[in-house]
Amino acid sequence: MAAIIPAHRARVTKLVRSHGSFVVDQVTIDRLYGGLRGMTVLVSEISKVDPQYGIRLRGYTIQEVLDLLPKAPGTEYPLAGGLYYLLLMGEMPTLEDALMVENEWKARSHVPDYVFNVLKSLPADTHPMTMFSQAILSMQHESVFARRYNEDLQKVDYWEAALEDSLNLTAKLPTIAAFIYNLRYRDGQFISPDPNLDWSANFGHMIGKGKDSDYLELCRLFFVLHSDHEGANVSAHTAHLVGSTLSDIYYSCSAGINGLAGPLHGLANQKCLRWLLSVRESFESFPTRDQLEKFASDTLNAGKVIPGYGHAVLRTVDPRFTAQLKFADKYLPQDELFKLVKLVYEVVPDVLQKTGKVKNPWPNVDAINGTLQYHYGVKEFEFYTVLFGVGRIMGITANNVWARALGLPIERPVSLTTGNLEELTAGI
Ligand code: FAM
Repeated sequence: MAAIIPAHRARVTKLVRSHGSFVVDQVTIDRLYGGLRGMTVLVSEISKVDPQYGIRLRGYTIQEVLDLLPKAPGTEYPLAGGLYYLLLMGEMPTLEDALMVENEWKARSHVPDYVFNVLKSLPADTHPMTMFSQAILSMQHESVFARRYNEDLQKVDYWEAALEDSLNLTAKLPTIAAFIYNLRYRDGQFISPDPNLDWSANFGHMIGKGKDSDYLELCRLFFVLHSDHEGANVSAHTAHLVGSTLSDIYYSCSAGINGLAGPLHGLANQKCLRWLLSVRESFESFPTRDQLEKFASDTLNAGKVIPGYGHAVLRTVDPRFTAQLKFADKYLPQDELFKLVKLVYEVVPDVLQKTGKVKNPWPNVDAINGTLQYHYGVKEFEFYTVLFGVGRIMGITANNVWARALGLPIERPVSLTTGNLEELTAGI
């Protein structure tokens, strides 16, 4: 990174000097009241959601990422270490590059005991996302950035300390997530990481699924798919905003995870599985298309959304949904719930289109996430968003390192009152 950052800084400086006043987007009143929906307000070096093609990570589509990233011998899905290299460096890694990151993670994977003690001291029925956020926040104590900032850290070197923190935090995520799962759902059984397994697969191993190689493959797929979805979604933007104050990675990621915990964002995958199960329970046998159509319409008429469908930016089937659909077609084609996912995919877009207001009637990643976990016996819905978060922190931290490398300032837009806007528009 030290070799590529100076050239990138020069590119940004030149762009701002030459075209600093170029108008990228417009702020209108409907957008101010509409959650800034679709407005371009941030720069991310890492990824971009194309409304028609879905997320591109460093320019690569999801299918390209899955095809081109290096895999461990004898496995089908990529090493997360390779993905992290791609996010940080912007170029497709070799197997050696991917293993370099995996080995860095192994060397940094030890989780301090006090983190486990914090988790154990929480009420037993604490939401796993609260636990995840608390575990990350408790490790702020370890921040290299915070310590060096209080010593003599120069602005030009911020990124290096941020990278140290990022590697240290990401290295520990599978162990922390597995500890939360085991504490909540497996009587606190603890399984140490297997040094022969990669980062993603180790999560599966530590929750007792080490012998199920298909689940380990799902872990490899899942964490890669959830890593980043450009910089302005709630979890990424929250983390970016907090990081812009020079709060360190731990503060930023804990904040981002709190945003991910909302039902319109990361929590949607648990809502989606609940909805699918309620469909299954409502019929004595597998529903027909007509029955499902009526069920979906009833959901809308009750004033509820159909979880797993729609997106603020995407205007097509989420390629992360398609990638998991392919996985399920190969590994669990006979699973009843998966068959229901496919029927919903055939029926629901038409139902949503008929409302005339849903801008994207197609499935997003959450329409299938939970079904795959459920198949492999990870049936605790509340936990699914933690898995999402483990992947997402790869993107959040990569963005943070680059934000510090480019010396981005504190984010501070301004707000207006309705009265101010009425004054601005009076007489028009
Ligand atoms: N079911 C029913 N109504 C829906 C809908 C759905 N799946 N998706 C959108 N709409 C409605 C939406 O509520 C809004 O209605 P009102 O005007 O009455 O408020 C209208 O259609 C226009 O909304 P939009 O512009 O198409 O979507 P938004 O950008 O406002 O919202 C989502 C995007 C994702 C919040 C929305 O599609 C939704 O609530 N989907 C279901 C929940 C879900 O799957 N969330 C997961 C998001 C995922 F990407 C993630 O972060 N993990």
